[in-house]
Amino acid sequence: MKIPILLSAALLLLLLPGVPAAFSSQTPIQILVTNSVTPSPDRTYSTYVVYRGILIGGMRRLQDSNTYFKFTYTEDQNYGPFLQSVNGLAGCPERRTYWQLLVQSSNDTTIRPNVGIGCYIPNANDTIILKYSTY
Ligand code: B12
Ligand SMILES: *[C@@H]1O[C@H](CO)[C@@H](O)[C@H](O)[C@H]1NC(C)=O
Ligand SMILES: *[C@@H]1O[C@H](CO)[C@@H](O)[C@H](O)[C@H]1NC(C)=O
Repeated sequence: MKIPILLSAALLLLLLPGVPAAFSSQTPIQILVTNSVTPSPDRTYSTYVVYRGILIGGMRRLQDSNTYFKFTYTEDQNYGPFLQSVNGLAGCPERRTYWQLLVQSSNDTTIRPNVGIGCYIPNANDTIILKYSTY
């Protein structure tokens, strides 16, 4: 008795505009690794987060599947994961370098998120820019 009701409810949900996004499990993103301190070639990677998933999840997925992408982070007790190194290059307080997090949306606007990799929730087709920078 209950199964047909559930099935028709699921079908109805699929027909409603906007709702299918909640079922699609992959939000594709690009990750661009760039260096504004020492000239070096940019690298771009593709990965994804799950629906409303956090950036670090997509970064871990990429690290697990691509030997040319590696990152490390430290755990801040207040703000969570702090991105420490990318592809072997680490931020250094003495040299005042760090990995800045920027996000270029598919509409070409670039923002500097006010949260880190453990809190940022990417939008589909975002280019996440990991930019080695000075402060
Ligand atoms: C200085 C500072 C930095 C410096 C820290 C290095 C240094 N030696 O100075 C630098 C420039 C590296 C930095 C970077 C970032 N920061 Co900052 N930073 C600050 C600031 C202005 C002061 C922190 C401080 O010195 N506190 C005093 C000391 C004694 O306390 P502390 O606990 O030891 O401080 C450490 C942590 O704050 C840590 N830290 C600093 N920023 C961040 C961000 C994240 C996500 C994490 C996990 C840790 C962390 O570094 C400090 C020194 O070790 C705060 C704002 C504020 N007024 O508090 C923002 C602040 C902490 N930063 C913030 C953000 C968002 C970032 C970035 C993600 C920005 C970006 N889009 O790139 C990046 C981190 C990227 C990464 N690699 O993961 C947010 C965090 C909010 C949140 N809930 O996540 C804050 C609150 C500012 C804001 N926008 O509201 N930051
Ligand atoms: C671009 O997209 C972002 C995130 O999707 C949005 O916040 C921003 O308002 C958009 N900007 C413009 C100019 O359309
Ligand atoms: C993201 O890009 C894909 C492939 O180009 C496209 O099919 C999809 O509509 C885009 N999604 C958004 C939200 O821009």
